[in-house]
Amino acid sequence: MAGKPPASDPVQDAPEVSAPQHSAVGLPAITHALKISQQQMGVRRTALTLLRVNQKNGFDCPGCAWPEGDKRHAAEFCENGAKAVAEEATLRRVTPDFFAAHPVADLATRSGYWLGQQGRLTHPMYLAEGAERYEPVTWDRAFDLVAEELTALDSPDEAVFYTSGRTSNEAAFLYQLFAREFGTNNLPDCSNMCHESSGSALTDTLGVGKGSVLLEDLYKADLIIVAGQNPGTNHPRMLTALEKAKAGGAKIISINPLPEAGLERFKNPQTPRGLAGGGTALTDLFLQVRLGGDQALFRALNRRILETDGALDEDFLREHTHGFEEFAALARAGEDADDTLRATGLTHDEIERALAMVLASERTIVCWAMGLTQHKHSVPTIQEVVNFLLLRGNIGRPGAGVCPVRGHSNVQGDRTMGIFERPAPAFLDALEEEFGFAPPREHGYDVVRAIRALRDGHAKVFFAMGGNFVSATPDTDVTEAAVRRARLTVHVSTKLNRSHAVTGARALILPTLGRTERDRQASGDQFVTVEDSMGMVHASRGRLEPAGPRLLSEPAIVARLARRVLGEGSNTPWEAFEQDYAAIRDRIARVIPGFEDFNAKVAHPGGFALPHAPRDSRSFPTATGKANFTAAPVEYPTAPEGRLLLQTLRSHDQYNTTIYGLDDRYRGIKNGRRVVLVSPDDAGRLGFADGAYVDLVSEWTDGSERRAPGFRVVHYPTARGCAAAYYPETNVLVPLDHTADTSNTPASKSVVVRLEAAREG
Ligand SMILES: Nc1nc2c(c(=O)[nH]1)N[C@H]1C(S)=C(S)[C@@H](COP(=O)(O)OP(=O)(O)OC[C@H]3O[C@@H](n4cnc5c(=O)[nH]c(N)nc54)[C@H](O)[C@@H]3O)O[C@H]1N2
Ligand SMILES: Nc1nc2c(c(=O)[nH]1)N[C@H]1C(S)=C(S)[C@@H](COP(=O)(O)OP(=O)(O)OC[C@H]3O[C@@H](n4cnc5c(=O)[nH]c(N)nc54)[C@H](O)[C@@H]3O)O[C@H]1N2
Ligand SMILES: [Mo]
Repeated sequence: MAGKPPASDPVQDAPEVSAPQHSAVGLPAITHALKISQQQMGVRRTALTLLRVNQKNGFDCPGCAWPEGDKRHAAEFCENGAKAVAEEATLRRVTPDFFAAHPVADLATRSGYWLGQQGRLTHPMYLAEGAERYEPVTWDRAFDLVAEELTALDSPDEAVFYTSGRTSNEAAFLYQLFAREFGTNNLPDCSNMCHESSGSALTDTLGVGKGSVLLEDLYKADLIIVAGQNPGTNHPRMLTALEKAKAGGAKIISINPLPEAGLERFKNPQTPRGLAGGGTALTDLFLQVRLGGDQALFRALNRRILETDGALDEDFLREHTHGFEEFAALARAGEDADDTLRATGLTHDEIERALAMVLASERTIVCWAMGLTQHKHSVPTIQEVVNFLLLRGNIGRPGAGVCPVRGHSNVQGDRTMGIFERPAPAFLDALEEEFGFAPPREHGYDVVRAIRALRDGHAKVFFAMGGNFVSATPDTDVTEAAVRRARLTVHVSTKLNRSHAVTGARALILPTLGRTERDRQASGDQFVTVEDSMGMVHASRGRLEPAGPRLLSEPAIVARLARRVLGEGSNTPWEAFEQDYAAIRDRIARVIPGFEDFNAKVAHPGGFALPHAPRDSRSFPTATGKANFTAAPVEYPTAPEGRLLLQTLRSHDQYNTTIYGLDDRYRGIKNGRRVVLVSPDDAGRLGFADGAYVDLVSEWTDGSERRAPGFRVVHYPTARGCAAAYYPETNVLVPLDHTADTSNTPASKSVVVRLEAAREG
C-alpha cells in the first residue's frame, strides 16, 4: 500500500549539512526513487508504471525535455523522471471532503510541499465570491461560470491564458486557437521565464529559435561545453549521452559558479562500472565563473580565436554569415583583460586552457540552460555563444551547434503549436486561412506583463493550463496581490498547489488527466504528441486508469469550453476534435510547417524530426538571409561592497514548484530548503559562520527592499561574490521589473542581496 500524506504540514526546516558529493546517480539514485515511488504508488504500481516511461508504446516522461533517442527495450533509469512519474501516478487523492475540511485560508498557510503531497485532484471545484471553501461543481456549471466572466469583459484582452510546459501539442493547438477565436494573443507561458532569452537570441542570429543539434550530434562532437546547467538533477538522462560522447573521444568543459556533482562524475546505473565502480569522469575543465560572467568569458575566447592564425572558418564566414567585420573590430578592440577577469572571476591560465581545447576541436557544441537565460544581459550572452560557434563554422555540420536544453517536457512543442504572445504573421495567416476567422494581430502579454496587467486592473480573468503561476513567477507579494484582484482565476491542474489558494474573487479548479493515464474519447483510446528539446516529435500514450472518473483530458476541456464560450460564432469542429485527436493533428498538419502528413509520420515509433534550416542546409531565415554576428558591449552584474549576487535555483528533490522532498543529496543538504550557499571567504568577510541564520534582503535600484527570512548559511564552494538559494522560496526577492533585456525573462539568477543576522522569528 502507498503511504498516507502527512496530516500536518511537516515543513520544519532543519537543514543538516554535509560535504557536497563529487559524483551523481549510482545505486543511491535508484534507492531514493524507489522509496518516493513506493510511498506514492505502492510496490506493484511502481514496477508497472516505471517500466513504461519513454517506451515505444508508453508515455513520454513528464520530467524534462531531454530527447529519448531510439526507443529502448529496457527502461533507461532516471531518478528524477521516476519521481515526476510517482508525483502524477500517486494513489493519494484530493476529494471534495478534503476541500470541506480545508478552507482556502487554511490552504494559503500550507507549504507547497504539503499541498503537493495531498495527491491528485478528482473533482471540478468552485470557490464562489466571498465563500470560504471550494465546493464541487459539475463540468457544465464550471464552463458556464468561465463563459459568464469571459463574455462580461469589455475586451477579450482583459483575459489571460497561461500555459505551463506539459501540455500536449494537441491540447496546446486547441488552446491557442480558442484564445485567438475569442480574440486575444494574451498567451503567456512558462517559456517566458525559462528559455525566452534563447529563443530571442537564436531567432535574431540563426533565424530559428530552437537548438540546432540532434542527439547523435553529441556523439560526433570533439568538444561539448555545458554552461549554466545542472543536468545531474534537471536532465539526468543527459549524463548518459555525455558519457557516450566521452567514450567517443569528446572533451567536456563545464562553466558554472557551482561544482555540480553530476558534471564531475557519472555513475551510470545501467552499467556494472557505474553501479559498483568509480563511474566516468565527465568534466575535463571546470571554469568556475562568477554569476553572469559568461558573456565576458565567451568574448575573451572569441578575441583569442580572432588573434590565432588559421583559427577561423573563412569559407563559412564568407558564405554564410553577416556582420563579421563589425564584430571582429569590437572584439579586437575589446575590454582590457582585467575586465574579463573581474567579470568572470577566472584566471588567464584557465581561459588559455579553455582556448586550447576550443582550438583543438573541429566540432563543438554548446549546451546551456537557466544559468545563461535568467540574467539581465542573457540575450547578448547567448548571442556571444552564437558568435563563438560561427567563428569556427560550428553551425550546420555534424557534431556541432547550439543546444539550449529545454525544461518542461513539451515546452518547445507548445511554442511550435502557437502558444506565444507575439505570434508570427505567417502563423496567424495560416490560422485565418484554415479556420476562417480573423485572429487578433496585436501582441499579447507575456508573464511579466500579465502580472502588471492584473495588478493594474487591465486583466480580469486569469486562466491557467497547468503550472503554478503565483509560485513560479517573481516578486511573490506583488504577484499574489495582482492575482487576487482578478474577477476569476481558473486552473486546469493535476495536483494541488499554491495558485489554488491565491485566487481572484471567484475561482475554479478543473482536474485533468496526466501523461500516464489512459485517455478514452468517443472514437476510442487517444494518444497525444510532444516535441523534445531537439525538435523530435513523437507519440505519448497513457496506460494507467485515470485518477478519478470525473477527470477530463486537456483537449476535452478546451473543446468544451470553446463550444460554450464561442457558440454559434465559431466554425471550428470542436466536438469532432474532442472525439478524435487525429482530427486535430490533420489541422496542425495544414497550419504548421514541418507537420505535413502528421498522422502518418507520428506512427513511426521514434517519431520524426522537425525541419531546422540552419542544421539541415546551412540556410538562415533571418532578416539578412545569413547567420548574424552580434556586436554587443560586454555587460556583467556587480554587487556593491558587502553584498552578494544571489542565484535562485533547483534542489535535487523538486520539480520547479513541486517539492518531492527536503533533500539536495548531491550538494550535501538534508531535511531543509531554507539554506543559502555562500563561499567560506565571503561568509567570513561578512561575519557569518556556517550554520548561522540570516534573512536575505534584496536591494533594488529604486531603493526598495524585499526580505526572505530565516536561511541557514552553508559554507559552500561557489564562486566568490555569489550565493545560491532555492526557488520558489526566494522568488519573493526578485523584483517584477528585474528582467532580461529583449526577452523580458525574470533575471532570477542575479539578484543583489545582503545577508542580515536573522530577526527573531
Ligand atoms: N528534477 C527536475 N528536473 C527539471 C526541473 C526541476 O525543477 N527538477 N525543471 C525543469 C525546467 S522547467 C528547467 S528550465 C530545467 C532547468 O535546468 P537548470 O538550468 O539546470 O536548472 P537550475 O537549477 O536553475 O540550474 C541552473 C544551473 O546554472 C548554474 N548557473 C546559475 N547562474 C549561472 C551563470 O551566471 N553562469 C553559469 N555559467 N552558470 C550559472 C547554476 O549553478 C546551476 O548549475 O530543468 C527541467 N528539469
Ligand atoms: N526564482 C526562480 N523562478 C523561476 C525559475 C527559477 O529558476 N528561479 N524557473 C522558471 C522556469 S524555468 C519555469 S519553466 C517556471 C515553471 O513554472 P510552471 O510551469 O508554472 O510551474 P510548475 O511548478 O512546473 O507547475 C506545477 C503544477 O503543474 C500542474 N501540472 C502538472 N502536470 C500537469 C499536466 O499534465 N496538466 C496540467 N494541466 N497540469 C499539470 C500541477 O498542478 C503542478 O502543481 O518557473 C520559473 N520560475
Ligand atoms: Mo523551465
